[in-house]
Amino acid sequence: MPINNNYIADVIQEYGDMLDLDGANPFKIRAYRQAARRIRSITRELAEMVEEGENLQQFSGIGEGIAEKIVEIVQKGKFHQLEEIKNKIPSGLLEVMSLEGLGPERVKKLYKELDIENIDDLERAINKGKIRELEGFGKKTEENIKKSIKQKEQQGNRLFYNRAEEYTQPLLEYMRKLESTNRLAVAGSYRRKKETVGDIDILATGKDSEVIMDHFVAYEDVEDIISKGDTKSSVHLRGGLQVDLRVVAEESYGAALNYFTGSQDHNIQTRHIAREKGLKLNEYGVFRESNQKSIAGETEDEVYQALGLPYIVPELRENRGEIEAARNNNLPQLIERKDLKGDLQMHSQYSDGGATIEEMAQAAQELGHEYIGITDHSQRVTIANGLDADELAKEIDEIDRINEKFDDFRIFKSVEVDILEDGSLDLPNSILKRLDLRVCCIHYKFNLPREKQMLRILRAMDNPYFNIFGHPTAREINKRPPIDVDMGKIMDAALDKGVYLELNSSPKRLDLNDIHCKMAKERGLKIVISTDAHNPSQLPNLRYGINQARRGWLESEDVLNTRSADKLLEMIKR
Ligand code: DGT
Ligand code: CA
Ligand code: CA
Ligand code: ZN
Repeated sequence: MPINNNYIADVIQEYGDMLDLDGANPFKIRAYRQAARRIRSITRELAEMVEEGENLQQFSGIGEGIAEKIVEIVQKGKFHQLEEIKNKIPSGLLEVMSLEGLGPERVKKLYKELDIENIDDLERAINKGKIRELEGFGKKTEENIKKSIKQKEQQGNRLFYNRAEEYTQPLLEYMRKLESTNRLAVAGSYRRKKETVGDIDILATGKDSEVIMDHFVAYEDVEDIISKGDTKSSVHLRGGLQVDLRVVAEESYGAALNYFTGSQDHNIQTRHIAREKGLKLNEYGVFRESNQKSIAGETEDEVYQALGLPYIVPELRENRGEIEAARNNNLPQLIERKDLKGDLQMHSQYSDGGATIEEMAQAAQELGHEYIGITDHSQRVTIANGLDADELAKEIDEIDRINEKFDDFRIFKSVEVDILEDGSLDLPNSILKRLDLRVCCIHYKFNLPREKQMLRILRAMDNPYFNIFGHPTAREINKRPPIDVDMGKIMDAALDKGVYLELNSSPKRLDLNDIHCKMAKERGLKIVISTDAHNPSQLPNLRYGINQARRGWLESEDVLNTRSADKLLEMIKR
């Protein structure tokens, strides 16, 4: 049943983007984009509703035309109008449009005037100095496009972790249905909870590897079979994700799981330790060099034990000091989802959220939160319907009224206020001071040179109402590079001024990243883990932040919102 709402939304959105490139009616384009957003927030599976013959037009934003297309997507994975428009417009243009700073207007111009159909064409044109000559582009734009191409190349074609999860979980369920599989696990970057994954590595043990492989390649979501053998098969799933399945012997399961979980750098270190001890470590087990006798292999625990190490959780296996910490019995007690007591960034209908404050509060309580911060956007962010001081004042009053109804839950009055180019905040202190806390963020002028960007941020932090620096590098994975800053200096300043940094849990941001989290921890700077949810269905996204926090070595005490509401307010006060 793998056609889920996100898949449907992707296809609808792709169509909207194609319409845009085709110069279609703007209302039509907007309808598809809005429908895509709407579909992502629907909590019931549309595919199931289609199978049960339910009416999809019960959802606002989904009219007859889009409902018909959804039915076709559920049945065939695509719909014919999309195929038709794809014959007309080079699909490489979508990739060009995904580059930062290139909207449909500019992409159309590149296509019409320079015959640019894909990123390769674009790169060639840049190298010939052709882009800067185009009206409305210029040298600086050419420079920026070049940067985003480079960024895209470095990242390659990697899938967001949450999307990988949506493909992998149903596949695992399907594999478990087979009698002859015994053990089954995902290894690789997926098991290490990396923010993006290149491919999925599955391990299995069982009676008959041929039967297991047959079952695997027969999965309904398999688009093509790359290779099929006794011990290893590889396929592409619909949408392009590669999955490798390896069937290994029971007595090698732990060693194989360890080897294929990686990371490669971690493996190099563990093999080195094995050699020092006169052992050999590989995907089949741990062996004594002297007589080749196996001393471990069935479980990961015994593999680490044979190396004289405690078990190291997959999130830490990046060769960033975990081996040394393990040797010294000094591994961190990593934070878990249940340690978090609340969520300090989310939006309501006051700006660009999809739900009311009360709906967000209700959903948060159901997740067991003790508090939330409502952080609607400030006026500068016009596309997100940002609030001016008067509108924010109204929201403050409403939150006061809602809070009266709660005994053991609390909504913090907050805001996501823009840090303007000169380092001032986008709302006057006279209104900021009425809030419990403030999240300050950058949404414009990402490309300032380092010195100016640093001045902007440090100056903003001087404002006594600056409490949390939200999504501090402003990167968007696979899309926008981080702003150019000296993160060490920002962290030192934050410590000095009593400011906290956010780990934004949106799967597309995960900002701060794992390395930054570790940097903060080493300085004693506490982190806030927030969702930035725009509707109730995104509130569980905290777990993606937890994944990243664990990769960044954070323990419960390193994170501010593991504290009670009162304690948190006390700590946030400057
Ligand atoms: P990905 O797929 O790019 O997100 O990253 P991984 O870590 O899943 O890498 P992948 O799929 O190429 O290989 C899975 C694991 O297998 C990797 O983390 C470590 C192990 N491995 C693969 N190739 C090698 C190798 O040449 N040497 C060593 N030491 N380990 C390897
Ligand atoms: Ca992999
Ligand atoms: Ca692989
Ligand atoms: Zn934001």
